[in-house]
Amino acid sequence: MTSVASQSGAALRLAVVGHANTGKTSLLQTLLRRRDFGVVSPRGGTTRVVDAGDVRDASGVIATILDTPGLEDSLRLRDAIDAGRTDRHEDPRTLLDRFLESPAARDDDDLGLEAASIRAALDATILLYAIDAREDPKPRHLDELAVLAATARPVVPVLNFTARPDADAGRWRDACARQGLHATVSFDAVVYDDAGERRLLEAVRTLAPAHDAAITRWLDLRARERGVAVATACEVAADLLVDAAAAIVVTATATDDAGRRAAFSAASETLLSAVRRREADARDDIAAAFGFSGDDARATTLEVAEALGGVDFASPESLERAGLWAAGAGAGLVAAGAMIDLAVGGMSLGGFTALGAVGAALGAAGASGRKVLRRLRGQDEVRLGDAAVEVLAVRAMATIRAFLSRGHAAIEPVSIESAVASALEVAGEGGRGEAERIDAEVRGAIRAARGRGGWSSLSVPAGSGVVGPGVGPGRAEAVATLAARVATRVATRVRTGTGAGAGKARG
Ligand SMILES: Nc1nc2c(ncn2[C@@H]2O[C@H](COP(=O)(O)OP(=O)(O)O)[C@@H](O)[C@H]2O)c(=O)[nH]1
Ligand SMILES: [Mg+2]
Repeated sequence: MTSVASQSGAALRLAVVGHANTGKTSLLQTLLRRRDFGVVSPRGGTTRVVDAGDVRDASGVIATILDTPGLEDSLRLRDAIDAGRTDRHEDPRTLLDRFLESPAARDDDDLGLEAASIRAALDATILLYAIDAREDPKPRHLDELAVLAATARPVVPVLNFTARPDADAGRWRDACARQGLHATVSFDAVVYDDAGERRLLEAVRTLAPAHDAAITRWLDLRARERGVAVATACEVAADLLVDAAAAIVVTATATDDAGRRAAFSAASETLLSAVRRREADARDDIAAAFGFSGDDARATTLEVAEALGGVDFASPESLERAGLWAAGAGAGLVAAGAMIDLAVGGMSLGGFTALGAVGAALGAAGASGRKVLRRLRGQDEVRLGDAAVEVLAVRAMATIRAFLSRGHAAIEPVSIESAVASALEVAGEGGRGEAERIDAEVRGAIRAARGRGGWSSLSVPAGSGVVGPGVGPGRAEAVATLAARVATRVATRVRTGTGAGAGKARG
């Protein structure tokens, strides 16, 4: 008699099994961090062959995960397996092997897909049994579990869709325990939960102790990747904020008031559209840091933008409506254009005759002298107001949190609803939002970039408003400091569980 246990020493192989449409392929996408794995569809039955993906680190394959078509017709399957019995002492595994040899098991129009799933299960070390936690436990689940038990492989029930309001994890834990399955884990494939994934792998470790080292490697790999992704994303955010805070656009020279106003709005528009483009690029880079791109990145960042009430950093009405900067908003803003600080303004000129000589003197006097010089030339400096920079900061952090809790199987906007909703909740509480979301540390680090036009790729002309070489070690340091503070802020929110993916989306 051949041994039914999987050979020790062989590589760790997980097979994801269960009924169609329970999110098996989605689970693989998220565990593998591969959006391009397999075909996911709400219609079901889209996975027709067994497909496999590897989890690998620098030293090679850690584990292989098998996707299966699903045990569609589990009632008939169980009957077909039982029908092969010739002796009452035959064990379930013997009956299963006999079924796999039968004509029904070789016919895709009959029980061929179910047989393919069973063969994949037999080829695995351990089975992940995917459950749609929104469903009631039904007789067909018992039939599926009976068939799986016959494979003599350890089974970890995985409760999927747990972030949905109608999911009932408790009922399923109970139902699984009644089948002798006690290692049930909740892991929503779409709303990614770092801790949920760790619990899943720890359950595998418990049931497959021979693969202890592989599980440790797997956990280490994901922790490392996550650390790098967060650090990279925070640096991207900090770089954006330094660019935005430091940007100075100098208006064209004007000789009269009408000309000055026109030059001012042209310069404002130049700055605002440059910041918008810059923010969009930063979002793409943050998405890329978490392994998302293209449509996934767009879907998520769109959600962030929309959920933040469509707040436009270029619109004072929008800022006020969001209730973010009601108190003390005036401080950083001027009445006309609200988000634009007019660094130097409102001085009419006697003439330009002496400008050359005066300019030489003032230029040497440093940045403030330079401003006076520009004023004499009929030029203004336009920069972003504090409120606008803080909107950018809020959005950058919300974007990072959104990607932190987005599974690679996510396709629907609903997946990060709770992350953004919780950000908004804080903002909604009578103007306390600003203080809670942009703490003094972050604000201070942003201020350090103020007036340093040379630090910003958005400044026109390049290098405006700063003495000496534009980009130097000072900027790199400022970005690093700000990135560290953003990271602390992001981590705090994730740890307190207010973000999505902490398994709290229910209720
Ligand atoms: N909200 C939510 N949707 C999910 C989850 N897992 C899968 N889905 C969706 O459920 C549908 C079926 O998923 P799929 O992975 O194809 O299931 P399979 O037939 O078992 O492989 C797809 O529309 C998925 O996007 C989940 O954990 N949460
Ligand atoms: Mg599938």
